[in-house]
Amino acid sequence: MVTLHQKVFFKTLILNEYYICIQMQIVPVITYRKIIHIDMDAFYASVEQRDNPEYRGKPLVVGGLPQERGGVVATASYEARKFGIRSAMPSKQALKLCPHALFVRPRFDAYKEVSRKIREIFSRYTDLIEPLSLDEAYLDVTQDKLHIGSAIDIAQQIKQAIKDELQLTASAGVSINKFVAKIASDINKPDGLKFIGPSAVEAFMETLPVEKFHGVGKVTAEKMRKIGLFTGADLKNMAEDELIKHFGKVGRFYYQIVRGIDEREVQPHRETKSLAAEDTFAYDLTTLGEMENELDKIAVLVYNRLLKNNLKGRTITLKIKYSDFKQITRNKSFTAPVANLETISNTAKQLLATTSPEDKKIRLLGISLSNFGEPEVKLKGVKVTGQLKLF
Ligand code: TTP
Ligand code: MG
Ligand code: MG
Repeated sequence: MVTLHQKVFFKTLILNEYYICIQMQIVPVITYRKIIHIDMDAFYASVEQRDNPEYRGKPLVVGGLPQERGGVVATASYEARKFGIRSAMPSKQALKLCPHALFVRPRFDAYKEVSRKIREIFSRYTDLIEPLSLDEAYLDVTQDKLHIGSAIDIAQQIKQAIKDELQLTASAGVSINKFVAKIASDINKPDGLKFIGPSAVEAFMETLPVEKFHGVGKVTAEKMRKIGLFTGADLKNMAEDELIKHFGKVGRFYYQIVRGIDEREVQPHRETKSLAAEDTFAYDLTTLGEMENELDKIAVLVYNRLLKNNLKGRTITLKIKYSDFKQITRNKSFTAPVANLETISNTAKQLLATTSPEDKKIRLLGISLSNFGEPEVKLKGVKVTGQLKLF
């Protein structure tokens, strides 16, 4: 939120011992929010290396084991990433990339405990904390509880407290809005801190590749490249109605964000109501085989998001968009919460089978899980609306 305060300056002259007001100017003063995005480095793997000294300095993979069917990588230590191992990759493939990697199953209780502790550290500085997953959160420190004033100093202190108290490292992004802060936290990982100040935001957005924009997946990025949009600067050259014409509602978001405007507030009470993954295909799907294949891939994405957020859902929903843009959903609910890859993909396929799938061409498939019950962590927050200028 960029607000316009009006400051009135009086220029005075001393003339014959009288103060005479000779000029009055109204000067706009723009004030900015101070947003920090904190994200733990190689989170699950770092906790495992901390708690098991024998894993330190080694390529470590946390997730499903390579010998298990459908086992996927939740995360990999930075040592393992050198071999090309990444989150959501099948564990079998990870083993091929690095045959001497160590594989361990996740210990969610340990990660939840660390998550609780980092949130306690954040809460020393502000109540405006919006957790995005166990290992990351947005903080609005426009007005911090300790009156430190500098968002960069606060980010540094938080990183130091996490190091001293939890023997773990985090990376921080500091900027004037959520979008830029989140991208910034990734720039100097691990153990990084990146500040993108008010005057640098627009230039930063201009150099950003379109893939990095919120909501731009593989298909949209390809579509953008086809019409000559590669970076923020290209998006900035497009008129707002043109962007809306090409990309729908999100076109307006692109228009604003390339100008450094993201007014989304840090929302302390936001709960995850559903987790979804979907894919729009480059070509419409016509055979059951293709559709089932795609559902298997989408199921892995949803499954990963469940793991990441440590959630289990009781309802599985299948979304289908046909080539004529008509959309339908089908869902199934279970009595016990589900967080199992096979159940997710099999249920999605069963739901698909109920829709006479081969009668129409399909352009998009999606799977979501909902009905989570109690959220894992609740935070209380007080809305602060004041604004300060210094970072
Ligand atoms: P991330 O913050 O995305 O990744 P990370 O902390 O492992 O590594 P980075 O240093 O790049 O931030 O995710 C946090 C945790 O969530 C991660 O440690 C494991 C889990 N996770 C999954 O289970 N599946 C996934 O696909 C991803 C991306 C993360
Ligand atoms: Mg992380
Ligand atoms: Mg994260």
